Amino acid sequence: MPEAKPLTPERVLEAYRTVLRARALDDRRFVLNRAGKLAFIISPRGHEVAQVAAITALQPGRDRFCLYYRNFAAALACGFTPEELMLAAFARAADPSSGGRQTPGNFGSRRRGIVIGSSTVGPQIPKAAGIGLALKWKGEGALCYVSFGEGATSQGDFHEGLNFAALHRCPVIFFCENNHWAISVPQSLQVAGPGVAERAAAYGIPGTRVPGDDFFAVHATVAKAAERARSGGGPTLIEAEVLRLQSHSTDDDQRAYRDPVELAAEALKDPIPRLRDALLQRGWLSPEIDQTMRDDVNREVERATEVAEAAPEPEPGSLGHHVYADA
Ligand SMILES: Cc1ncc(C[n+]2csc(CCOP(=O)(O)OP(=O)(O)O)c2C)c(N)n1
Repeated sequence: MPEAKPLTPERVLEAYRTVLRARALDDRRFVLNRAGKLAFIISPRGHEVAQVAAITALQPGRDRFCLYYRNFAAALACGFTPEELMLAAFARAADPSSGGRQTPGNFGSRRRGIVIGSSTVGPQIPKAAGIGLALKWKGEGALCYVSFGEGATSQGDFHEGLNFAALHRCPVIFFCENNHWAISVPQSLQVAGPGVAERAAAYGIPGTRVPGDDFFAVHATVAKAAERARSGGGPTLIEAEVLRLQSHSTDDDQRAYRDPVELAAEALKDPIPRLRDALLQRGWLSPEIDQTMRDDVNREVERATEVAEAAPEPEPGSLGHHVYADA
């Protein structure tokens, strides 16, 4: 079984670049949305560090991934390029997930083991349990990673998926990105009990809560869960506490239902400057390298936008592909 790759400074800097890439792409998507060029965006803002830290502890190309609509940074960490994600945002024919026929947050790539999601909340969870069972039978030492918000844990799918995976000791990592809001519904009206991690005990599996702005803590937690899964120990439930620094989507305005004082306080806790400071403190990053990375990433986003905007739209005749069988 190939060993997990050690977390070298080079790998952490590559992860940091992915985080910066996700943020720069998101910034550009908002401008394009305001300009009327992109219809609908779901932002990862506040979740990026947790998503990239988690995927960095796994093995894209070997493991399977059931992502959810907010996993823009996770998709980049799994190998999606900025251009591919922009092609999806512009709903172009060359979008690798769906040929421009799905919500841009539904990521799919057979080559990378990313199983396409749907816009329903939670159905990826039992699916991941089933994929986990298949991987166990195949005996490849691969695992299935599935992510979702805390709101999704109030759906039956969450409980069915956890019970099944726990019962059959499936190699699955259940990764909850808890931003404390399910659109306009706060956690207190959505999740009974103290939180999500505690629920693992009911299924007889480990459950851990981890600060989602701490790259190293999230990475270590996911790496431990991966080791357990690969060695036949079964699933783990991880709850990463993150911030939702944007509204649920561009069709929502959280200022209508969230306290402005709380929003201002959260904006100051943006996880990206925190990661940057941690890297500067370790001497792995300098302000100059940081600036060079940001310039590089901005150029990539510029290029990705130009290519995607100029790319052809899907043929009208492809509307029913993958929806109805060709007769
Ligand atoms: C079965 C189902 N019910 C309702 C919705 C509408 N909906 C879309 S996202 C969402 C909130 C999900 O919140 P959470 O799981 O916490 O994830 P977050 O968006 O906060 O990351 C809801 C209710 C849906 N897509 N599917």
